Amino acid sequence: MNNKYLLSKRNFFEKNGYVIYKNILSKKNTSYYLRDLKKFALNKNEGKNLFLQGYHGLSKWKKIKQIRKNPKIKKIATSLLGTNIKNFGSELFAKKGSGTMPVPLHQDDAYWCSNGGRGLTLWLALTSVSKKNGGIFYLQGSHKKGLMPHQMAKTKKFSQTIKKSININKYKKISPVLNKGDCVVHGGLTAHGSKKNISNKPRIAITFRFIDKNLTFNKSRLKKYKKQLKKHRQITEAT
Ligand SMILES: O=C(O)CCC(=O)C(=O)O
Repeated sequence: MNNKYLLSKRNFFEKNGYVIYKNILSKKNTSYYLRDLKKFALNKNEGKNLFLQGYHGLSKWKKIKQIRKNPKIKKIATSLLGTNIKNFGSELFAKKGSGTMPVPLHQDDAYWCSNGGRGLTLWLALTSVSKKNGGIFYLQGSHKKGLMPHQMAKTKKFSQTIKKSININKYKKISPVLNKGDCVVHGGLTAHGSKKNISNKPRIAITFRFIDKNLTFNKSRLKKYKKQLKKHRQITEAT
């Protein structure tokens, strides 16, 4: 990953709000981590199936720290955000197979409640990813709009979605095709989501979030969000 390559990727990211990097992990290492993640899921989750949609507690998986140290991941994050960055957590996003749920259209900062959304999510594919198996999609250039109004979503694990009244038709929808070990990065203000998995192939990704160390958070937004989250849990846990 030389400077010229990283700069061209940064230019693409700034213009479009997302960018793809190929071969972050080798296929062999990716398969190894996926096997280990499956073992972790079986042991740690008291019978619940982590691969049905998502799991926010991925920092409990030992290997996540190891992967985060990968020099390519560090280089990507610093080339896009600068060197003044910090770890902002990791998640598992999975769709086990046919019929697994969509993720509603949202901007991550609707969850983060920061001032300005200066952060990114590196979404690392542990399986191959396409539109058919519920791959992530982006509204190209939507990050330039700033934070759009959100409303409560009805999907389990995802409490926020962009308000239905917002006109999103002017944005082109991009669905990256990825091989296992590739990644796609999006910013805190890039609108994205994913559809149902309509194939019989699993779609599994893990994320690495980074934010600018000086990023501040909006207390009143956080308070409102937490209130909505509580209500969301009551509704979705009951369904
Ligand atoms: O993997 C997905 O379907 C959604 C991922 C997502 O929303 C995210 O990484 O912020």
